[in-house]
Amino acid sequence: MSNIKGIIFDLDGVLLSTDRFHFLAWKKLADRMGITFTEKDNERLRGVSRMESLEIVLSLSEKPLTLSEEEKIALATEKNDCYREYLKTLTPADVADEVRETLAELRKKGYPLAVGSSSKNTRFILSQTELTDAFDAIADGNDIKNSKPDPEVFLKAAALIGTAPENCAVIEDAEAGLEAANRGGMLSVAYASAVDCPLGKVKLHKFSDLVNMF
Ligand code: B16
Ligand code: MG
Repeated sequence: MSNIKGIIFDLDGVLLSTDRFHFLAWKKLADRMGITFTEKDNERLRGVSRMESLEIVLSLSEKPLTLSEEEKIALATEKNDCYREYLKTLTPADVADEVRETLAELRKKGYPLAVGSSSKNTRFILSQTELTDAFDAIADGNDIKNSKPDPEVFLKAAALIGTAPENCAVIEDAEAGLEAANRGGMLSVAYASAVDCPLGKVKLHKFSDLVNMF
């Protein structure tokens, strides 16, 4: 793995987790619409874009729903407004010391580091947790047309750190993200909830193991 020269990190579920906030915000919307939405259902939304997540939530409705594009955008905005209220409660303490120390070590070793996330709230989350300066580049949901499993966000991140895709490793906690990394020609590293996903080329059991992995 000595060909790895740059490292791209997924945000949610890798650098920190806002799963609970996503769940509470989607559940509030689902409750209002009479849709049953469980934590198990929430797991299907991991790494999936906001509008695709909305489609999954709506598909759980027992009564048929016919919604216009405008109505769907309004529902996604309602969920996001609620989610952002939760995000405002994030502080630097929501990022594990192990994560901060590992990022600093990797930088010291000379690896350019990037974030590659589907979330349009990436910059807000990084700012709330004072993690922005740990990275050389950020590519997120605002910068792309196609969400994971399309490799666009990772290709953008690789370009921003000036590293060829085949020389990049991608650390991911979602199947869609691992597929995106593979399709982009990068080394997919499966972590946390995706650690046993067969799409991962390498498993990462402990975040700090990254220091000696490449
Ligand atoms: P937003 P990641 C993803 O972040 C989350 O895993 C996923 O649950 C969420 O729907 C998606 O971001 C979009 O987020 O609504 O904030 O734009 O894992 O790619 O960092
Ligand atoms: Mg993720």
